Amino acid sequence: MAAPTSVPVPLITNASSRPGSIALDGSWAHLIDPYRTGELDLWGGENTRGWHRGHRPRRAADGSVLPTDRVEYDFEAATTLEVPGSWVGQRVELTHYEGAVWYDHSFAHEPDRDGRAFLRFGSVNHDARVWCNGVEVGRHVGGYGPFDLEVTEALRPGSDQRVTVRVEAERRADRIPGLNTDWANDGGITGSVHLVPVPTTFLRTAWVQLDPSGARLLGEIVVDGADAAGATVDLDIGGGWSITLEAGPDGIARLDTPAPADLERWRPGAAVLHEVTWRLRVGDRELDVLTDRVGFRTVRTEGARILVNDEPVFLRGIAIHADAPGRNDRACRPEDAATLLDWAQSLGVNFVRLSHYQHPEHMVRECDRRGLLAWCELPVYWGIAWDDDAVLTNATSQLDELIVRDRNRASAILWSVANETMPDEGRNRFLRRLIGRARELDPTRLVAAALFVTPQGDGHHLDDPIAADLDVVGANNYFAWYYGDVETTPTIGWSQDVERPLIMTEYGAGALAGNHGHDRARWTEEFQAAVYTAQYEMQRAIPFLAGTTPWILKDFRTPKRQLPGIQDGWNRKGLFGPDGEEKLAARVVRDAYANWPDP
Ligand code: GCB
Repeated sequence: MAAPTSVPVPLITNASSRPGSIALDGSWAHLIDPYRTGELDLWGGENTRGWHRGHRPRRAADGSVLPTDRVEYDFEAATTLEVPGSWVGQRVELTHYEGAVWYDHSFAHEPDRDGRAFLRFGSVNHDARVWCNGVEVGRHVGGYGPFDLEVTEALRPGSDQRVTVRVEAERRADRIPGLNTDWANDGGITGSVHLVPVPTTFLRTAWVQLDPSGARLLGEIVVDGADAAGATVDLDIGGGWSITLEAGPDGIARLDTPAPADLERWRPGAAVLHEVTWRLRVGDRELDVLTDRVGFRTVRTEGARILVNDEPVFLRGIAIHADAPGRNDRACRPEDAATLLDWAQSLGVNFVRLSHYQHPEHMVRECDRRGLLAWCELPVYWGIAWDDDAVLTNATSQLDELIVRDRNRASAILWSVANETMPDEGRNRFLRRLIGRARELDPTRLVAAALFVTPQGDGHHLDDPIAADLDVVGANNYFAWYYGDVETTPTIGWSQDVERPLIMTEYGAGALAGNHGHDRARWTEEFQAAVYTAQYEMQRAIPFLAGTTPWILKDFRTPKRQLPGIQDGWNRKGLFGPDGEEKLAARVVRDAYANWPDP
């Protein structure tokens, strides 16, 4: 097995739980800026007196603005937006807004002059430029992944600190995702923000996992700072097992050692999380301590089966969008994740497809705690500028962020590099680069993609050439909804060019919760239930089927869907309505899962 590669992504493992880490969530001042006045001068160059300076109009004692004052913005007088949260649901005027918004937040913090500090953003959709006390500290492009920016030099002595972020959420052909998606483009600071103080030399990134055979323990530690080269790291995974590693001249220590024989495994439905500790030492001095709760399990394929801890498992799943239950927002709060997973588990699932992008870190951690297996996905979706190298670079860094953030999660068993992309040379090259990168960063998990199904008469043959590059193939089929009918769906036979485990990653039908009628009337709960019954008859006969995830857990917001009285801006394929109203099809899924034989 190839040794795991070093991680160029400067991502701090378990950032929000580091000792001394401060949540900056709450109310942030905001100003909308559709013309980019805060950033650009009249000719489109950089505005040197931009809004990051945080000026405000100077006033006389009577409150009137002085005649020589020319400032035309004021964060202190501005209204606020909640962080984390998308702006779309917080101000009616911002419902479909995709331009720039400035966020500004002041907080008290006395920096430790002997340490360093970073800002961790859980996610910002889509392009974030960040200043700390008026000093630009970095930029990040990509609406779902986490990023860290160092603010050591920008923090002020004394306790008054200020963070300013220019967020811009344009949909563009040269972004990931591209112009067209079937979900809401939730602009804003959508993930939690933390200030993370760390020692000058610290444990930046660390992971530990079993290799697919279970025989070896693999991992890597990135030490960052002046004392990194040659530093010592004591790794303790609990149960009396520990090892001491030494960082090389690059500050990286690699782990590849026989796994302890009695390591208690994390299993689907029976989560066992170990308290893992990494201690960083230089000589006798302990510089830093990192802890995380980590589960150990193996995952691999054998023919068309998926094996977890060497046992074949059928993935009884459900696809989930990060769409907040009962709120016009992205599901950005821990309680959103808990509600969505409660609904999912009421169906009897052991698996969730976290579509179509990186879900918040707490979602994957919640899967870990509940013993749910997870498919983790990149927003490489529909039309992408396959031949644009800058787009590939961005997709790769989004993949890096996803893998580096979640590599310690036992629940995450599959990295999915794309959803419904059309095979051609450019696309195949692009996806192969991502697939290769995923394998390079993580030799312990499976790589997948959800593929587009074009109807082919009474049989369906999977012939996408990318399948040969994947460990597991996903197929999105809409028999009986976008094509075909309920009567013939059960008779459709499936075949494939190369033997791979297949997960039916999408299927379903739209139904407005509470809309009842006969079972061939579109948009009724009865019709949706009939489509599911027909789908399961078809799916049960596929010999290489290893899992199934209906589309989708709950109705989700999408400006694409505008059938008045039925859709009104919602994709209605949920098994539950926006507030958790259970539809008839949920029962069909529950019954199917209760009786689905294990492979
Ligand atoms: C798909 C897409 C998904 C859509 C779904 C639909 O194939 O992967 O993002 O929301 O179909 O409802 O049409």
